[in-house]
Amino acid sequence: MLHNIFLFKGKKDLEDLNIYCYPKEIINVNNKLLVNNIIKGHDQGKINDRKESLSSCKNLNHYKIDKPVALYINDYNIYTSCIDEDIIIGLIFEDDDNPYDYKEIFEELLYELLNNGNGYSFEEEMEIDNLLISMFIDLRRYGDEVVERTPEIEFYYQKEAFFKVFLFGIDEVGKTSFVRKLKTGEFNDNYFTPTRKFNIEYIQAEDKGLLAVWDMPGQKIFRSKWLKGLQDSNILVYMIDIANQRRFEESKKELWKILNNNELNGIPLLILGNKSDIVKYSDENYETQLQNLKEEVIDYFDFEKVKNRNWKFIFTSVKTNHNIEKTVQTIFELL
Ligand SMILES: Nc1nc2c(ncn2[C@@H]2O[C@H](COP(=O)(O)OP(=O)(O)OP(=O)(O)O)[C@@H](O)[C@H]2O)c(=O)[nH]1
Ligand SMILES: [Mg+2]
Repeated sequence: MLHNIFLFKGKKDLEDLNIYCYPKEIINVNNKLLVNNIIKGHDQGKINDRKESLSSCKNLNHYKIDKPVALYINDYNIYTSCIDEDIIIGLIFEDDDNPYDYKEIFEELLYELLNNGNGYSFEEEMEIDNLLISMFIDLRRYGDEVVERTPEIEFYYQKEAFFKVFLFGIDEVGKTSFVRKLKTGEFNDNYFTPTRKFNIEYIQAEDKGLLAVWDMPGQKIFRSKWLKGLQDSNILVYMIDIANQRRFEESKKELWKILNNNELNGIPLLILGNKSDIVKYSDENYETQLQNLKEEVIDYFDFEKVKNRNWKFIFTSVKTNHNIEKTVQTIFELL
């Protein structure tokens, strides 16, 4: 499984080298030895290979993209390609992965993104970030769907389903806490680390199948990235902080932006009203109050207007474990 992507910009002048990584900052400019070894390794591999580049540089608008080279440096299983002799893009795989399984998709993606898109300049950090995210998502999905499904286990996979769960919602509603709860059973009240990049966790739901939960960053500046992560989702899970009604309007707007995206017609939607533990109830008629609150929320968010898909709303509390198991069950019911 691919676990990181990096990009070195400015290979011609190492004093001026910039490094970008996704999702983890595992290499930085201070790692001079590693950086040098990767660059040298790539150049050496290229000479040994004596292969032509994928697209030769006849057209000025086209990047020259080298065939990828497999390297093993400092315990990293790396696959690098070079663009216009100056930029190195590297994939870091787990030890027992075979980078050559990814040869075609890696080449295709570079070609598609750089030479078939709307032009690429490598000038802005945001642009480079987006390139790395796009590649990471596509390669990861390819890994999940093609590489990991060797013929012997294909049958097993058909029985043991694999689903992509797209978990989104504005910041601080509890998405990452929920995923961590599913994964480890733990909850930490003092956890205040906003998600910055896509957090992908695999959760085995007993006999029902494997869920790949894509936990999106919810802060405003990251919301434009949701669309990049959405593709091929089997279910949308939208989380709301039920105790913070001041942000309902903002949350409603963000949800509907995604629901109005036609590509997603038919994909079921589960809405989680999280942090139910903070909602204040009077002692009597707890059930009725909960039911009333549910109706208010459904009304406020216009869930009744959700068309072309099945949807459900449930209250959860990651903190007290309220309905966490039920959430997983409901995901499978809706799928
Ligand atoms: N009381 C209570 N607090 C919760 C619950 N779930 C999460 N929290 C707290 O809410 C805060 C935000 O949680 P996160 O899981 O980081 O929120 P997030 O939605 O992933 O936020 P972004 O990554 O920025 O989008 C943390 O302090 C959690 O401890 C809950 O069910 N009840
Ligand atoms: Mg988060």
